[in-house]
Amino acid sequence: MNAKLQTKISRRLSLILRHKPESIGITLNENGWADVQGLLEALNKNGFYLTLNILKTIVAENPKKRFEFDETGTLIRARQGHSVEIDLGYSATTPPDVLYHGTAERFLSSILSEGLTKQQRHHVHMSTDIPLMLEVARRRGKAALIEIAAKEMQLNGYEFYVTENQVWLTDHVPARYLAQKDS
Ligand code: HQG
Repeated sequence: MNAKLQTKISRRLSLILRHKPESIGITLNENGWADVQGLLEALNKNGFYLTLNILKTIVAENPKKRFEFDETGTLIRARQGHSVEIDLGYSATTPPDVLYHGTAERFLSSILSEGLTKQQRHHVHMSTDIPLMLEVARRRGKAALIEIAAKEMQLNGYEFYVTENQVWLTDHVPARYLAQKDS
């Protein structure tokens, strides 16, 4: 499948599985799972033709591994990034010493004074992958890179979660744990 089409489908799936399941008349359960058959039927009804095989390809080949099937293959969900109220069921885990967050330069003064806040999503997103964080940052303008003293935060009682695709999540990073890093 060509990359452009994959991106288009992935965008639509992200919108539905993270933010607006009601836009095609489906619901997510309390852990964010949608019924695969129901999703395909609803997409088709809404003029977005997708087969199970195409869906499987998208899940397997998505560059950021954004989606996952449950072990029975009958349910699908986004691994992170939701704005709808669901519980992903991740358990708190020990982060590496430092994590990184990519942002736009124009947000820096606000971030360095009030810390990293989750905005519309459930969590602040971080990673050990600096190039990836710079790519995320560039979506919003001139890139800036922030280093987070994750282990120190955890020792002070803050909880961290990690998704299957290695995105680190936390509720809020207070400014004292942040430092701007040369990008
Ligand atoms: C910024 C993509 C001002 C924050 C990526 C970010 C990521 C503040 C924006 C995932 C702030 C929120 C998430 C503060 C945070 N003042 N601005 N105090 N605190 N911000 O999209 O991390 O492609 O909700 O820096 O890969 O950019 O969708 O978060 O710029 O992992 O799969 O507020 O989205 O994944 O933006 O991106 P977002 P994000 P997908």
